[in-house]
Amino acid sequence: MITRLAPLFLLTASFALGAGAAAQPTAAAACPHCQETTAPAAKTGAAFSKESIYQLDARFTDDSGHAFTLGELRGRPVVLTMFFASCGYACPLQVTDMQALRAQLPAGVRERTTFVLVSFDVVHDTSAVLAQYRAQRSLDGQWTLLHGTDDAVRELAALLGVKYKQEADGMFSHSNVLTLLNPQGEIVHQRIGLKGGLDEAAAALAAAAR
Ligand SMILES: [Cu+2]
Repeated sequence: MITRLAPLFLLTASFALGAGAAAQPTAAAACPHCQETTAPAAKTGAAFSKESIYQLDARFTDDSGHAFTLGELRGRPVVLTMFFASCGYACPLQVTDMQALRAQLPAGVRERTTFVLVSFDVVHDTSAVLAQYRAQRSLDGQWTLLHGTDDAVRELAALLGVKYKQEADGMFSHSNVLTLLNPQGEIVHQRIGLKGGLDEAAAALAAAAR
């Protein structure tokens, strides 16, 4: 998938070079939603590395209805999982573990880290449903909840090595992968499965945040 995205990366890189001083990463960080009408390179600053999942230029939508590209997460450590709001078992446990991981982080890392949930359920998990989920789980402003098009979700899942499938009853069977990204959007650690591994994840995130 990274290979397939390479031409896009090159395009962004050449645009960024041409844009010169106008393409400052700090401008996007100040107010990501105020930048929607600017060109992609101006919004995200310099090009992402070949290993960065932020090369994925697909547009998601957050739970307040704003368009969101993953590159907006740049500059902060990220803990990300894919989920769906009506999941009765695995996803709630993942969110609980993300909260536990957050509590385990050194204060300086915890304050900078963004926690991201991206839904598999492109039909039911609208911004309103995600906003409701945020309220139910008491997820504060350090959490970003996203839904997207079928293509965007599939491409992200492929980049993360996450498998999922919708069953006849509308529920999803899915792998449980907690992914940690460094501030450049490169995968530094993944916890596979639902048990343990939080100490390792906290250490990996602290190391990546330096
Ligand atoms: Cu689930």
